Amino acid sequence: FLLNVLQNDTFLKGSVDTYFIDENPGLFHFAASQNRAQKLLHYLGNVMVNGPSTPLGTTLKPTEVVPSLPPVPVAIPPPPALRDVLLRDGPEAFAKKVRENKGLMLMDTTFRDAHQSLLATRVRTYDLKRIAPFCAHSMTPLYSLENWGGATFDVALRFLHECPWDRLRELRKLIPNIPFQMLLRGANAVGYTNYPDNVVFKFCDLAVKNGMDIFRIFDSLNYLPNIIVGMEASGKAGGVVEAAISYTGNVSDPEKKKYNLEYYTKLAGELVKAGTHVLCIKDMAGLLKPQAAKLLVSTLKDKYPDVPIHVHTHDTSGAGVAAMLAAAQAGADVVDVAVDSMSGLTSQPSMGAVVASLEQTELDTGLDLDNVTAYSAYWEQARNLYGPFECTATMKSGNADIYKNEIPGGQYTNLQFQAFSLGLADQFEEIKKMYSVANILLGDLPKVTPSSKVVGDMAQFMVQNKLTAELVQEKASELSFPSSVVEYFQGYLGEPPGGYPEPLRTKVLKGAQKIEGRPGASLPPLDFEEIRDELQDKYGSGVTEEDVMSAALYPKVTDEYLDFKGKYGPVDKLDTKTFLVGPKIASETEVSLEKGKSLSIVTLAVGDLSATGTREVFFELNGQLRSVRIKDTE
Ligand code: 3PY
Ligand code: ZN
Repeated sequence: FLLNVLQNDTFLKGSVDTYFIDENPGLFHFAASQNRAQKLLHYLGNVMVNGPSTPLGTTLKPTEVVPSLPPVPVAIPPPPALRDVLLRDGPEAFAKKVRENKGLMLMDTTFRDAHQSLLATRVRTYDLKRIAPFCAHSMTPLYSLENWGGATFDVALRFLHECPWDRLRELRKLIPNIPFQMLLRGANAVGYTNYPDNVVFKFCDLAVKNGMDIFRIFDSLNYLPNIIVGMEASGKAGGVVEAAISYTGNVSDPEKKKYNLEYYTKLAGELVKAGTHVLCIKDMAGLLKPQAAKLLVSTLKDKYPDVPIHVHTHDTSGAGVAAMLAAAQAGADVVDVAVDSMSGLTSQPSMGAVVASLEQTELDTGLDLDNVTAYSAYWEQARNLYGPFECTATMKSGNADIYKNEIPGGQYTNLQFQAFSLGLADQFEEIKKMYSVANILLGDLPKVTPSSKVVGDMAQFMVQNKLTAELVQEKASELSFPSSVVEYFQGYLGEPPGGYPEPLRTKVLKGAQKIEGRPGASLPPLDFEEIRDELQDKYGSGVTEEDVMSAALYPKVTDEYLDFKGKYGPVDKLDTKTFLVGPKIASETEVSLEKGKSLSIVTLAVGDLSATGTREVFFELNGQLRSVRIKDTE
């Protein structure tokens, strides 16, 4: 404590009053916390007395099973894989190697987009780490494993109370050989709004330092200046730059004029000119029909024969496997799949289906179907731990209506879930229809985070207020639109393809300020030193550069995470069922804190409510009786 005081800037600068200690709780965050176990007991006690610390989406419970692991030859190091080429020869040579590869390569999305789409992004580091050694040994032909970015950053801190940077570093240790891939929302990094450029650059730099390899970079309006910021930032950091075209519409429909082959070819040309190592077609809503995949991939391949093409889709309609096979046959170098038990619906198409379809053909993926099956069996069980977040609570099948409404995978699940939990299942049908009306009103946009939110908010607003497109046009100057819609029209996302619809924009803005050009260009650089000092004042000298970056992106969420960690300790080390719903009376929970240090916690009893509104919860910790007193807030 004294040491902390003596290192505190404010204290050293001189005048401190009697509130000094109250205002500097960080003094009490000791660097080497001796009481991690006691904090975990507090966490468990709190869940037992007051219920889950992370809101559960449905009434489904996590199952009791401990997912069984396929065998791994732990005594030998994992075999070499594509990351070795990247580390040895750099991103250009890596891209060349991918381009020269004869078969089809796969990216596995199980660790990111699959659970973002099916399980509200709730899969924890704990379950990823358990299967990671198997991936390192048995999934080596993969182009990459997508395990970071998109919504995972925010959700890890906000709902899982774990550090996304730790996840990246720990997985890197376990999987040194397969390239890791992340989704970077261009100038929005892993957030929902444009950040100052120095944040995006520093974020990418830290991502590479913590183990990231490949950056898929998109902008929700396909706004080139925003994509370029992400490309420059990830390139400078030493990453593989995989710039993405966000796909919407239907290139195989001659009636659809706005997002046609010419539009995509031109955009791809700009990305190639800007130096992308790999070109991605990002079909976030699963609109790329097999015929369109063939047309688009072969056209881009003809134009840019040296650049590897990587195709991403969602299986919302059920046509995902067919589309990926068509893309592969047309010359795509890499396509995205999720392991069978985490595939389908709004997730990616099935890995096993693609692997089996291409076995013994020229496009063989090199993956062994038996390994895919073993991997899938793990996830089949692990998925059941996340029952409370299952999209299948409401979603029973694929749905080809996405070709009409163009709702991206993750958002489709969210909107359905929201409507069903409000008991408004019929309203979901209405919102889906209104989504396409709202899209046209707003100017016919690519729809992906965050432009998809603008369209979704507008659709909900119209349904709630019983507005038609005509009524919106007519009454826009009197209506009070959702803030995301106003900000879009102000220019906070960047510029939409083909410009803003007028006179709607002017009517919605009602004189509000407009931003011209790239929003990040007018944002002052963020002062990282200042953030670090503030965090250190609150949380002590253990604050890392990564914590500072988390706070730069998500200030409030990061504060809450650090407070939570200070109070409840390393909850990421608890198994998922215990983390979500707490232990059962008389059960034993094993917690491995680090190599050689583990805890055995037997939960004994929850006491009666005291006169002061608390309950005592009794445990046996490594054989010794312990108790914690918890305020009953229920
Ligand atoms: C994200 O931005 O998180 C996405 O998955 C977009 O498709
Ligand atoms: Zn996706």
